[in-house]
Amino acid sequence: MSQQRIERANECMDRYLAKYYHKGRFEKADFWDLAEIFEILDDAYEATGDARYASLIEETYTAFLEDNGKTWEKNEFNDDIMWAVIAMTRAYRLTGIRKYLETAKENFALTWKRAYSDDLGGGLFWRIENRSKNACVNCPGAIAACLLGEALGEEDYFEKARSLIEWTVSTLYEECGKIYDCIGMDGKINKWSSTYNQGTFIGANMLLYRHFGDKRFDDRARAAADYVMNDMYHGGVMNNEDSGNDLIGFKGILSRWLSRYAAAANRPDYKEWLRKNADSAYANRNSEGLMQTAFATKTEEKYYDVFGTSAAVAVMFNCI
Ligand code: 7K2
Repeated sequence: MSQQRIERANECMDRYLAKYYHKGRFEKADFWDLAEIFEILDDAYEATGDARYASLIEETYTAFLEDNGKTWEKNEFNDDIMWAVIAMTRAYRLTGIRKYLETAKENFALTWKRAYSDDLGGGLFWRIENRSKNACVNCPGAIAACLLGEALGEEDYFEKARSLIEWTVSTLYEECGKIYDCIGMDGKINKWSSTYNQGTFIGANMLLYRHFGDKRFDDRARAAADYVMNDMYHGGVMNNEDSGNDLIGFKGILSRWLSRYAAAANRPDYKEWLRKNADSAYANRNSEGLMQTAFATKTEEKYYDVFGTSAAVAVMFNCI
């Protein structure tokens, strides 16, 4: 069964690459799309160990630096940089190639320096104007810090990660496991919850639990996982987040952290739910083998954005 899932995931990746990939670059992908597509290459390499994915990671890394430079301070979105830091730290951990880690470390440091403040009790600002603090930078920032902490063996990263998550819990979290989107400098909270924030909150708490062994982290990861599976989707197929340029890629991020948490916490039901989603997306693929982001809806014969069709590919690899 799992061999069959690997084959199917590889097939979906092949079709995806055939459509969008040209020598290290993905058609029309901007910085954060690319960071997340990079993570899907990490997912694929992690799940299969196939050396082909290590080559794709290397090519994509090289093109990414050619296009964006070695340091990314020109990007005004602090979250974007954290996503790319995660992608490259993971690539280092999978391949042992040191330059990925050096790049991640340097960009984490410059982002932390410009984004962290005590305003609103702590946490990272979303963008350089310092107007709001969002889950989408604080949870990925915590994941980036934990992964760097593990890779470098430096405790300070874990302290940073813990402070981001404690701040997130006191500001953007409901006991039931719901993560809010953001808080403005005026104190107004946007209570919308989305799969990517649920996912990175799960991932960050899982990694903090692994390091500190404090059960509260595990309890929160579980609450957030239960909330997204049971309250947001009632155990059914995720068939939304299909508008705009950002939401369309969110479910891939959820699948990554939920699947890892399913393994860490011995909760096969989370993985079963991801499989149900993967199977529905696959059944709805179009003649090019592409799967759009609303997994219970037929994929049409038309041009889809590179980020929108990435989410299902991620789910394929993250449910093996
Ligand atoms: O408002 C933030 C966030 O709180 C919210 O969840 C999402 C919803 O939108 C932005 S984050 C998305 C940005 C990520 N960096 C690249 C930008 O182009 C993108 O808008 O969509």
